[in-house]
Amino acid sequence: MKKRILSGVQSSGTPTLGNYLGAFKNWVDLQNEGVYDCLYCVVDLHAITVRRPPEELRRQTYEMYALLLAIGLDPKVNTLFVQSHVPAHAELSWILNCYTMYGELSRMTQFKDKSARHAGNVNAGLFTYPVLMAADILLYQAHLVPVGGDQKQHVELSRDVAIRFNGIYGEVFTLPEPYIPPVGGRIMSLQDPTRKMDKSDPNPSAKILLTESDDSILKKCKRAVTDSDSQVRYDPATKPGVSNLMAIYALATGKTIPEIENEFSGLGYGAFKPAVGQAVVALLSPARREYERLMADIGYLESVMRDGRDRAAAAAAATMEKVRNAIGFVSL
Ligand code: ATP
Ligand code: LTN
Repeated sequence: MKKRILSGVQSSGTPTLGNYLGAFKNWVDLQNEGVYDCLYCVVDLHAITVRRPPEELRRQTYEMYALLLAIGLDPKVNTLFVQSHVPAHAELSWILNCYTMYGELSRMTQFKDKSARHAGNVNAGLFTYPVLMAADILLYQAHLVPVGGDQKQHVELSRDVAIRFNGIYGEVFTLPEPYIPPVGGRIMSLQDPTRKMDKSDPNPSAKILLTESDDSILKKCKRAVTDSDSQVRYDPATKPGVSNLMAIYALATGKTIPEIENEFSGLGYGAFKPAVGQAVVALLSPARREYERLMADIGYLESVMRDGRDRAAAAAAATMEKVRNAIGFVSL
């Protein structure tokens, strides 16, 4: 049997270049390796930890799903689905809540960050968010979870919960491992290179969206915050802005960091920043055109969603049966 891969993305806004380079690009690469059984989901249950209008959530779920197809995920090869279409995620999440400790959840950095940012709505869902993520992963017996660096702690928690559960009941869950790219695991904000590029950042200049026009991408790269010494040299500690642009350029062109340092030696930021912009345009614009085509055909999107839901639900049912038997629920 092929090893399983599972990952997810929230339908909480238009995804950024950070989501693409940190996660989606690897989802496509792993699909293309052909040795894994891959499941990728749009996690709309996770998205409601922050209040948003119903119409917006619905639109963003279609958009995120269309974007996953547009960047090259093949719905025939992978299982591409929407989390709320498979109720077993919520069911397993409740169960795993009873095997996750308050102290463990209190240590999660994303909870600390998000509760500070949404101080008026620190709901229990924000706190138990990582348990739902553990349910997403363990439900499909995933071996590998391709995510950006910010999610490493959550994947490790999922693994700890699986170890605890298996320790009580026997080998019910596969133990998952995070898969984080060596470069690109943390793409930084273009305006504050000490913070990660976030799709929910209210400042549009800080992020490049996957649906952004070519012009706008070029402008944002030119205006990206860098230091004043003008040398294209990779040093995230003292030159975080230019190092971030170098990571982006490396991933977009396939060039190595020393090659890039060589290419721009003596040329300065005036030559480098427009080159980064062009590379990002070349990377993103084919996907944007495909995205626009797909969004005009909601009927097709829904038919692919249905197929993904059916395949995911069948895989989830097998795990849920094991879990129910292990715990001691009466089965009829
Ligand atoms: P939000 O701002 O709504 O919390 P987000 O931008 O963090 O969203 P998610 O939907 O939570 O995006 O994440 C989807 C995937 O993208 C995850 O694997 C996450 O680790 C990855 N990711 C998000 N931001 C970055 C980034 N700046 N660099 C690298 N990977 C990232
Ligand atoms: N928590 C993740 C999104 C997410 C996820 C998952 C990632 C939800 N379920 C399962 C990998 C596997 C985030 O905030 N980026």
